[in-house]
Amino acid sequence: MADSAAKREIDSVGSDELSHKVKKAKGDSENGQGEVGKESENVLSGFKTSSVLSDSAREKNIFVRGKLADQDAVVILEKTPIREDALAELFSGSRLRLEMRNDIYSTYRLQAPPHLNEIKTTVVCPATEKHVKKYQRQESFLVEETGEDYQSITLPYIQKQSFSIQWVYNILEKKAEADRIVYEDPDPEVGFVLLPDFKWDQKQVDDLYLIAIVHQRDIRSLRDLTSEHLPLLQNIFQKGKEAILQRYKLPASKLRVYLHYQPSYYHLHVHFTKLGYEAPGCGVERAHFLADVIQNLQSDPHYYKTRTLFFPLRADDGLLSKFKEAGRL
Ligand code: M7G
Repeated sequence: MADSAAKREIDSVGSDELSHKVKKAKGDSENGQGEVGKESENVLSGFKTSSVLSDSAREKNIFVRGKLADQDAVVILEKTPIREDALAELFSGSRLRLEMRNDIYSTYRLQAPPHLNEIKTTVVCPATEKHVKKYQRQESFLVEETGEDYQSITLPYIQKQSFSIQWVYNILEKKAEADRIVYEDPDPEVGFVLLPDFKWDQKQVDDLYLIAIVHQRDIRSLRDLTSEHLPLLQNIFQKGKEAILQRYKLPASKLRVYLHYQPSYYHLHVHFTKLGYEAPGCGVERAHFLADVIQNLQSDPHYYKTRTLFFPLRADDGLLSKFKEAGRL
């Protein structure tokens, strides 16, 4: 138990590699493989908070901006769900403080053993201004993008502005998260790597979240897909579902399989989440069912080149300004 608790902490904090990275300048290290599984030094002990980007009492998380060894950083803290298999230990091994008692009702503060009271922690360091914006709570606006808008507004913008996808290449090249891979088809054309999304702590299937990252490196998003990519998409759909059934015992009827448009990272990937889990970004304004994408490309090979697509953009997203400048909003 202690081992797996430590593993979870190190997985989410990002391993010893992080402290190494923090001390070094940005871009110094491209390799994400650290000593996963061992207890990490507390790289957050010197974290200096500058502002809270957003928080949610309901989701029990907080997104904090600050400095880590003089570098900009974003830290995400999130309380994890209470697992059924931990209940016996939670009841027997905790301390209870009575808060109030009234008739048949009583409330307590329960102090659980530390390993049952972990906080999933994600660190982005060095964080760019774009990361800060991504995690800041903001009003958003729905944008209508024609095929021409994509060519004249969106594509030039993402070519200049998008997030680094080094983390994706680290996964594909087994330089990071290699021990987390659930399934891989190594074929360069139709192959992909399936692994847990870093939002998922893998402790319970209720909030299952995996991503399939394609081996092909020149497909940015939904907009680049044509009927030529059908074998790739069908392969991901079929083998991804099979791998999840085998590993997690979840049948296809329990899965929501989709792509984001716009994505944050412009290297084609597919999201696999458990049906019923309200994963961030699974709403109709951003998620496109993989099954629909396949059917649309079967009926029109250039469907995603020509269709008008809708998506939300945050108030201070540079792409939103470009749409405004072009008089498209
Ligand atoms: P997206 O649709 O490009 O953007 O999805 P979103 O983050 O706005 O949803 C990228 C997915 O990759 C998200 O679900 C992220 O949580 C996940 N992700 C991002 N990073 C940097 C990592 C990482 O380093 N490792 C893993 N396993 N997942 C990541």
